[in-house]
Amino acid sequence: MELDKLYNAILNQDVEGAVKIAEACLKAGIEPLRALDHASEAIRQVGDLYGRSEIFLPQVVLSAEAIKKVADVLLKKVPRKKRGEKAKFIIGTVEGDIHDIGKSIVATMLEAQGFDVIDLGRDVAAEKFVEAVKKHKPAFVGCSALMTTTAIAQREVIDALKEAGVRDDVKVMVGGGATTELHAKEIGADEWGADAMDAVVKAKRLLASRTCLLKK
Ligand code: B12
Repeated sequence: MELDKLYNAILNQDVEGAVKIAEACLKAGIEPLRALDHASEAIRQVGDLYGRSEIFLPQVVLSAEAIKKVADVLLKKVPRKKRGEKAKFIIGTVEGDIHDIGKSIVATMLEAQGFDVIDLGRDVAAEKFVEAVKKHKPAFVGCSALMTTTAIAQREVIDALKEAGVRDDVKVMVGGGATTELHAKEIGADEWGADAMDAVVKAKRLLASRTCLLKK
């Protein structure tokens, strides 16, 4: 019942209501990730309505604000591992793309699992990814893209890493609404993540495969 209310509050751009319902979900003992799944479904539905011109951008903006605040409330309650992977994971949304809700959820989930996450934010140019790799020497680079027009920028990040001679030092993971597993293969990424849990599982698998260079 609370989950339906959460879904509807986000769909109906009720920012304050959504936050209160998220808090009520936690009080009712609902797992934060389960609640976040429903919230994500709601924002996807918002995207579909926008895609069909049934709602307009200002409404999407408000629903996005609602899910961001809901995610803040819920993600704080995701259980954190005390001893984690300790692998560095650089993540960002690619250049030209300001969508960062999913990327931030992935970053928080990785952190909760003990990864040392460096979040470069959104609209991040390929050179910034390269600079960060040289500076932090991570095990992973993660690129998020939500638009068909920006998914191509994930390839640009991989090309820039190659050009800088650091491509083989990292595992590149890509994700975001505009991407697919096939796209990931085509651009030469090491893995694609469907959602935050999938990202964590696949990052751990890559670490375990020992083909991943662990940099401290
Ligand atoms: C919210 C939203 C916005 C918000 C963004 C707020 C913010 N701070 O992020 C606002 C209102 C600002 C916005 C703006 C725009 N938007 Co918009 N937006 C959306 C919407 C509705 C939801 C996106 C979202 O947050 N999803 C929820 C999260 C949880 O899902 P997710 O991002 O996919 O992330 C999950 C997985 O993909 C994965 N993942 C994500 N990143 C990564 C990274 C890695 C490494 C891994 C492993 C996994 C992974 O894990 C995440 C968690 O489970 C989508 C619709 C949709 N279906 O996606 C449209 C959508 C993406 N937007 C769209 C458009 C067109 C725009 C604008 C151009 C509109 C305009 N005319 O100005 C601008 C973009 C400006 C720009 N340069 O970027 C289109 C894109 C069309 C396309 N295919 O190219 C969409 C699809 C809407 C539509 N149906 O037309 N938008």
